[in-house]
This record gives sequence, structure tokens and C-alpha cells, in this order.
Amino acid sequence: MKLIVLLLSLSTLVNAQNLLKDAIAFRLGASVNPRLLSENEAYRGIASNEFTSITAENHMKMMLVHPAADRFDFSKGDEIVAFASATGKRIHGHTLVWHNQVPQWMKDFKGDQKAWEDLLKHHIQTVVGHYRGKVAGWDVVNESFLDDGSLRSSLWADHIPDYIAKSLLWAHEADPNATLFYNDYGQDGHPKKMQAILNLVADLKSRQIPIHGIGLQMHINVDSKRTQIEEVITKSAQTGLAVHFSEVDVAVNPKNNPEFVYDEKASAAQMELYKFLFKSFQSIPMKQQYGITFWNISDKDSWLRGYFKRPKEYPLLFDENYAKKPAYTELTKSLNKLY
Ligand code: 9MR
Repeated sequence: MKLIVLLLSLSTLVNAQNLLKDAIAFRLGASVNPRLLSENEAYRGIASNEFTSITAENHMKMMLVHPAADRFDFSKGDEIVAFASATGKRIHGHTLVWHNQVPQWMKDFKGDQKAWEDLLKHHIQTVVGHYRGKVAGWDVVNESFLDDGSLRSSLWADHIPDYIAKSLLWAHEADPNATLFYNDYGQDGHPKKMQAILNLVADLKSRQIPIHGIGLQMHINVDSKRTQIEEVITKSAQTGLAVHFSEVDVAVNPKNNPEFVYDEKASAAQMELYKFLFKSFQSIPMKQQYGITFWNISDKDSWLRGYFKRPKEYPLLFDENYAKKPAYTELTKSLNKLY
């Protein structure tokens, strides 16, 4: 009997060590789609077993939660929250203020500065209030800067001076315990954009505006320069804020070559970049390691295929059949000394 128990616990231990989430000391996340969660068993199984943090890929964005001025719809976001809570995961909120996926009624809205501020404050505080105590952290503001470091023109930037600081203050008022992030992409390769973000953080801190984290989306590809990525990580960590690799994928066919073949060489190059990314994340002081989140689960579910229409793209760690790719196994092995 004792032997059986011993063997059982040994096998649990061995299995556990095969999981990427068990090879690391920080949260491993994925963004998810509620339709796939409810319809696709394999998808739900992976979401449930492999990750310790969940982000809604789309269903907490303005266009989906706030379809009319006087109406909020939290049904799909709530499904994701219910799944994540039932399986004991952290929930990361994405995103409160963005230039994209804005409902038509907001685009059509007319009003003075005060009216715009009331609109945005009401939006932020209703969403954050609804998820208060459930969502651990929020991408409060998403993608405010252009690659040249200038402030992107948007409904928010154009109508509300200092909208980033105001949004953070409103979110903080609605949930003082939530970790508040500024989230953006492409800091590697665009040093002016990176600098703009660092300047923003320094300015917010000097004014005691609640900013707790930097989200580095990390939509990168096999040609991304490691030195540039490393610099972005080091500089972000030097702010002392939490760092989240918030939307990770490593594209292997960035030029969308229709003849592309995902062969061993491409898979190995991708795996090396994944290893580099995870090792670099581990170089961030432990208390600042908010986690690494993949942008969806399998290659088939990636926005690069759907939204970006790049059918020959294989950016994630699970293949079309929801099987672990060699990169998953190698990455796990390289991080887990006990493997
Ligand atoms: O992955 C999301 C895709 O399903 C949506 O159609 C798209 C709309 O713009 O947004 C995608 O997610 C984006 C994220 O919210 C912010 N950073 C860039 C992501 C990829 O476009």
C-alpha cells in the first residue's frame, strides 16, 4: 500500500515537472476566448491545466463590455472570470482605455472636455467596480505612443488632456488593491517609444499617480534583436515597477511568405527565442515578476492567423491539434533543473 502511494506521488511529481508552469516561479498566463472555452474541450483542458493566470483576449474591452451609453454587458467577461476562479487562477484585466475596439456610440459622442472625462471615468469605474476583488491587475491604458515616441492621436488623447494619469487615478479609486499597468508593444526596435514610456512612468511617479506596472506585449518574431529586447527588459525593471510580458507570441513567418514551411530549423530558432525570453524574465527582481502571458493558446487560435490573416504562422507553444510543440518541451526542460 505504502509503495503504491509512494509510486503515485512520485509519478505526480514527475508529471508536474513536465509542465512549464511548474518549471518557473512566476505566473504563466494565456489570453482566452470564451467561445473556445465553452465549445472546445482540448482548449479548455489546456487553459485549465497549463496556466496560472488568465486574460480575456477581447471580452473586457470597451466595444464588448459597453455597447451603448447606458448599457454594459459583462456576460462574456464574467464567463472567463468564472472559469478562472473555478480553476484557481489569477485574472488579469485587459484593457480599459485603448484607441481600438471602441464602440460606435463613443466615436459619435459629442461633448466638451468635462463630458468626455465623465464618459471615460464612468466607463473605467463601472468596469473596474464590476470586477473589483476578482481582477488582480488591469492594463489601464494601452498603446498610447507611436513608434516615434509621440502621443498617439485618439478619442482619449484628443479630448482629455493628461488622460493617462486621470485614467489611472479613476481606476485606483474604483479598486485600490488592483495592480495598474501601462501596456504597449514594439519597445524593442523603437527606442524613442521605449523612452516615452520611461518618461511617462517617471512623470507619473513624481506626481504620485498610481502606476504599478509596465506591460511589455512582446509580439516578437524570430528576427527580433535580442540585445534590444534585453535593453527593454532591463530598463523596464529599473523603474522598480512590476513587469508583465503581457501578450507573448514569437512569429516564425513575419513576412507572411505563403510558401513558408515550419520545419525543424524554424522551430529551433523559435525555441531559442522563447528560452531567451523566459531566462531574461527571470533576471527581473523576483518581486517585480508579474508574469508571462501568451496571446491565446494554440497556433490555430492566434490573432496572427485570424485577425492578421497570416495562415502560415505558428507563434505559440501548442499546435493545431492542441499538442505540445517541441519548443514547449525544450523550454520546460531548460528552465526546470529537475526535469
Ligand atoms: O487578439 C485580439 C484580436 O482578437 C482582436 O481582433 C484585435 C483587435 O484589434 O485585438 C487583438 O488583441 C490586441 C490586444 O488587445 C492589444 N495588443 C495587440 C493585440 C493584437 O492585435
